Amino acid sequence: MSDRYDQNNIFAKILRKEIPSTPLYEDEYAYAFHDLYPQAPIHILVIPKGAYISMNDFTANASMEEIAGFFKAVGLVARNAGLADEGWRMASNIGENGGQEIPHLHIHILGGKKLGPLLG
Ligand code: D5M
Repeated sequence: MSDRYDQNNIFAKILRKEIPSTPLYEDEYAYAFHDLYPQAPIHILVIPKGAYISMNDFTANASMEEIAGFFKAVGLVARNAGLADEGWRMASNIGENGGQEIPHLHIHILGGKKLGPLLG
């Protein structure tokens, strides 16, 4: 995967409202929406507003304010989805070996059932 951000990736288009998504939460740092192909009863994606490819790019280049704001939003979205008490999983695929398909950083929030082992 190139280390140059692709302004035409699907999540960039979702942020620009060029393609539709189901909005669940938005602030200056983050946008959350339903995953189109849910892998669990609750499957939400949270993406930073900034143009970051993955955790590599984000942790190297985002400001502390952006990083803190983004992860505060991830936790808030999970709580708002009612997952805090029953438990949930967050995951982020990074690059080719990590199985990342869309080159804009995204955190998967998964829950609503007892999830299987992370490494099956
Ligand atoms: O995960 C990419 C995720 O993005 C995957 O779970 C499907 C989801 N997806 C793909 N297109 C859309 C649209 N248009 N809306 C919502 N969700 C979408 P990865 O970690 O890159 O493999």
